[in-house]
Amino acid sequence: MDDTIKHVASPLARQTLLDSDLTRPVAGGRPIPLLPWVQVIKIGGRSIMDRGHEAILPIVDELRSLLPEHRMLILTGAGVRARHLYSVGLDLGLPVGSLQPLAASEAGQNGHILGCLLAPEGVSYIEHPTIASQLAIHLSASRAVVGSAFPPYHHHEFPNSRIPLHRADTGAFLLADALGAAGLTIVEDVDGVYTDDPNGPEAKKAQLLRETSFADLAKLKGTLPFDPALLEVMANARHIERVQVVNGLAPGRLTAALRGQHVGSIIRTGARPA
Ligand code: GWN
Ligand code: ATP
Repeated sequence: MDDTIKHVASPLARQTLLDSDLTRPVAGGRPIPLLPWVQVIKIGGRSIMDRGHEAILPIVDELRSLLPEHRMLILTGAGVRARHLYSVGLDLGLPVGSLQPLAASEAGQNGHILGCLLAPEGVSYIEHPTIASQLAIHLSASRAVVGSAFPPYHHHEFPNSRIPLHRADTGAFLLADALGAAGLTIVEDVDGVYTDDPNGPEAKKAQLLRETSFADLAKLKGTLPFDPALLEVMANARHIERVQVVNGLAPGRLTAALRGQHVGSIIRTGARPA
């Protein structure tokens, strides 16, 4: 009897996916950029949104004035409400997979606030599932949209730590890299990344790093103005070659960064030029 089973020719069908020598010829290529024209901007939750109108309204003015020049995916961090949630949740013994969505929802709330303020310009908050599957159509209808910077990991958050490891900065980078975006700008309340926390006990010796790399930052002993997990993700980036960190409390810095000027800090990632 003839063998009637259909064989589907597929280069990975007969291999383990664990042997990188075997998968490299098939999986080693650079992924295509999906939205190479979109600028991703992460607005700090604690550093900008929690400060209220004094910090938010000037940034909203800047974002508004950037609309004719750039198409933007504006993502917001979680801020102090998430920190309060962590402390209440940890006190009650909640696992990290329960804390992760609680904190994520605060990033979303900050996004809803920005969305309201930019509504007259046709900018809306769009939900995670919409970012996942309908971002292009929304950015065809509007010059910009707002979303939550947190990755929606929920119970899939890694249990390495009781505080979720993958927060807003990591989420914003993952999205920008997955989209093959034109750039990622992280908006903080300090001039960039310093050798030490410029608001911490070692503030006097803190020096601004105008240009640095994920590898150099990994060697720094102190804290950073973003999730440490971001450095790991930067190491394996496929598209985003540099991230710019700017001070959102200084008017014009975000605009200058999007115009390609060297303000704040530029962090080189592990992505190779195309
Ligand atoms: O709720 O502000 O999206 O865009 O990670 O999940 O915890 O959810 O669990 O589409 O799917 O709170 O409800 O909330 O912030 O994440 O959203 O208003 O299922 O538009 O319902 O992936 O916004 O929210 O918190 O982003 O970061 O309904 Mo919110 Mo967030 Mo809205 Mo979203 Mo999570 Mo949905 Mo979701 Mo949940
Ligand atoms: P989120 O969006 O997660 O709510 P955020 O990004 O708005 O948070 P923080 O996580 O507080 O804000 O990060 C900004 C702060 O990081 C700065 O105000 C600064 O004091 C602090 N910081 C710590 N280490 C450094 C460093 N090496 N260089 C610059 N700032 C640092």
